[in-house]
Amino acid sequence: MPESAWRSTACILCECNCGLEVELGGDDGRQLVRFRGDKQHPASRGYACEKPHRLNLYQHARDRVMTPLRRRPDGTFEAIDWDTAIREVAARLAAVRDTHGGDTIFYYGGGGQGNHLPGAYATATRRALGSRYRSSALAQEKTGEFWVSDRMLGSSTRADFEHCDVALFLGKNPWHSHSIPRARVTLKELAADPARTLIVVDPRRTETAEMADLHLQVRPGGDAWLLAAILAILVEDGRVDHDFVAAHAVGVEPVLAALRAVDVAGCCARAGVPAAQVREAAKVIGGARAFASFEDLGVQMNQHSTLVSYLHKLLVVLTGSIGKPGTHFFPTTLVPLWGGASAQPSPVVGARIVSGLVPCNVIADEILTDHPKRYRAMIVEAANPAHSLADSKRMREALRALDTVVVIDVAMSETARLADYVLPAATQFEKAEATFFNFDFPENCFHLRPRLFPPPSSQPGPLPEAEIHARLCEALGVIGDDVLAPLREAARAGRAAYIQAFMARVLPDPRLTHMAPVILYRTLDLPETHREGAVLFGVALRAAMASPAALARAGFRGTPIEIAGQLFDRILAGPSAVVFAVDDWAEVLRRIATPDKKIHLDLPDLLDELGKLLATASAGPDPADPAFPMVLSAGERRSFTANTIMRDPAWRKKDPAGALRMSSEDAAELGVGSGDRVRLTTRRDSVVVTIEVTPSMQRGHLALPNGLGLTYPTADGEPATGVAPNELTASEDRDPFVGTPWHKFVPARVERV
Ligand SMILES: Nc1nc2c(c(=O)[nH]1)N[C@H]1C(S)=C(S)[C@@H](COP(=O)(O)OP(=O)(O)OC[C@H]3O[C@@H](n4cnc5c(=O)[nH]c(N)nc54)[C@H](O)[C@@H]3O)O[C@H]1N2
Ligand SMILES: Nc1nc2c(c(=O)[nH]1)N[C@H]1C(S)=C(S)[C@@H](COP(=O)(O)OP(=O)(O)OC[C@H]3O[C@@H](n4cnc5c(=O)[nH]c(N)nc54)[C@H](O)[C@@H]3O)O[C@H]1N2
Ligand code: SF4
Ligand SMILES: [Mo]
Repeated sequence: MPESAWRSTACILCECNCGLEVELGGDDGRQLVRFRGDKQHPASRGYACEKPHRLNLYQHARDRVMTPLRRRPDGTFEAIDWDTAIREVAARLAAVRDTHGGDTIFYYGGGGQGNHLPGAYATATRRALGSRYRSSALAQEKTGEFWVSDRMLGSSTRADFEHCDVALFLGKNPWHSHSIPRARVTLKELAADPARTLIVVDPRRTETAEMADLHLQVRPGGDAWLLAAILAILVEDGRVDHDFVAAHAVGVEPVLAALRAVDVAGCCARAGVPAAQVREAAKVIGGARAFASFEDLGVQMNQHSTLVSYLHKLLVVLTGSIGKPGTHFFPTTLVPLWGGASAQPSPVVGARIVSGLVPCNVIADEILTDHPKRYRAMIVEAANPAHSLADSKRMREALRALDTVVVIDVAMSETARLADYVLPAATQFEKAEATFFNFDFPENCFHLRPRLFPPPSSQPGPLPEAEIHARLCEALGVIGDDVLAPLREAARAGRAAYIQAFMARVLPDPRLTHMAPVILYRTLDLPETHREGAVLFGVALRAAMASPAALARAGFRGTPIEIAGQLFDRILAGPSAVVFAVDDWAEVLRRIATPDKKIHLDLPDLLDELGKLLATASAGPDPADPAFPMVLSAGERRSFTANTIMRDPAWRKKDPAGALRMSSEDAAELGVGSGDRVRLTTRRDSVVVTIEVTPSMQRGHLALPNGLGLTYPTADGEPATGVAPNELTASEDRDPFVGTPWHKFVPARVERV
């Protein structure tokens, strides 16, 4: 195999987007034959886990959508051509806008683990329709943390696990879920170094917990008590970094007063962790040279999730763990994915909107009502909410209640099956694609992956989302040749002339500025392999204006326009990721973005919530509902899970149907063993599932994998493999502040069948 035959791309299965090289094969050169880690990629540096090796099953999925589809009155679909599809979709959405207002057209998705350009182009379509409300998966996991961070810090932090001496993973299993670059290498280094301490808080003895120096095997849902106890011990032992707090924070007194009142023994008992172990953890964290921590779904999809995010941030700030190597930092972002709460709540339920996202758990409530401002139509792009959001039955009912549902997807997903129109997208190897998960530090990188080959040539075949949105905007009459022709002409005269024309024609006209993504796509003269990268010119311009110092250190100099041009060209030159920002630890604390540039420790509503929690500390665990005595963690990351990106069950080398994990004690009591089938019942549904008995689970705790229960065509029809976790969850089980779901705390029972 000559080296030149390897093509540069990236993995699309988790947010790390590791750089990959792929060998193409097959008669038409469209088979993804072999993958290897890309050593040129500045963040992943040759790393890849076991998951991408059979990405060919994504590219050649048997349930791929190959033509636009329209639902017939009897519920079946018929193939239609693109002109009909675009004309009808534009007309139906325009009719909803004209009758009920554009704000009743809801947008969901915009990108998944590997593809964020669709969302960037969709902003034009949304503007053209006057659509105002939107959401994505972030509003069922990260919005609590974003809200707390925004109020405390004015921004969100990430952590430097490569250089810390104490690492904490709170409700996170990075061995399987990654989320930090080269996770397994970093974890192994942490575990092997006696001078460094790895702390894991997880009810399950996960692969990561197995490597830890300290595994705090918390009772499911017990994290708020555990963190309260750790913080109280820090205060009691005099381990608060008062110099850091005095220099950078305000409002410490009410926090210290609240923590002095904590009943440590009671909290440890509630958390189900021995007090001596909690004291040990507090001592290690308080004595750390550099403390790095990461909270994830185990706490963010659980009871008290926003309170836990607050307590977790207090731990970071009170130990002075921001702004030094091995601690926390504010990354330079190309597109900020986080933000604070909007002034206006959601129109029907009045739910808090954080980072511009309506809480996923209220979407069905916003539809299934006769409220005049209920959502009437929905555009779903690169997401599968009928499967991924709480309470699938109710979500299906909500989708059916809408006037028009348009799904833009590569596959006939659970959501696409409920659409009025399905618009087939090119896969992530058939178009240029990228993500804005750029959180590296001090060198931050961005990767525009050129397409490996064009979309299938069959007519009418799939199209890149950029093309779909451009056609929709044209059909809606918001852009036309009057605007596009002069810009195309300027493009032919070179980049400088183009920029000049763009600045003169587009920027002064707000109506056109809103259409900038599709205007750039229609008029910039880019190679076919990179065309969908056009929107990045606008992104580069934003970054040039927002982060001039970090971009200058990465070698981009001049006026913002010049910097944007250089960065854009550098991104297009690829083929691997490019370092677009070089940061400096000395600058981090200057990025505290609250109005007074201080960290705000005193959040009265959350201190109040802490007070309520502490009032129950000595009461012992809540009595379980006798009908549902166990706790189900609905949706765990495992070796072969990747949300619903990989639909073919053959992808999973192990455990293709996704077993229910159960402790040895519970299995013995029930008289069942690994491989047996049991009935699992929650308040919402009842399913029969195969179990895996494992000492890694604690008594009373159950876990189902995420992303299973997908239908997939076989010789015998379209069976579903495994259990779809959200058939079992309820949308009202959610956080009181930001509406994030309690998927890791689903009351359940198990019976023999
Ligand atoms: N293989 C794989 N990797 C992925 C993904 C994937 O689908 N598959 N998805 C990606 C995405 S979208 C995300 S958001 C991340 C999520 O990454 P993680 O948050 O690591 O994912 P989970 O496995 O869902 O949950 C983490 C842990 O929470 C624990 N947990 C359950 N209940 C509790 C509790 O009460 N307290 C505490 N402290 N822990 C608890 C579980 O035992 C589990 O080990 O993973 C990303 N990476
Ligand atoms: N019970 C429970 N529910 C959960 C979780 C859990 O732990 N437990 N985890 C949650 C989390 S953290 C997340 S992030 C969400 C994820 O849920 P979603 O955000 O809904 O994402 P996916 O399930 O990955 O769906 C991605 C869709 O994009 C399609 N797709 C792939 N490539 C392309 C492309 O190039 N273009 C287009 N247009 N479409 C494409 C795929 O076919 C698929 O239908 O699930 C959440 N749901
Ligand atoms: S860590 Fe994530 S992005 Fe990297 S190879 Fe594994 S699944 Fe793909
Ligand atoms: Mo996620």
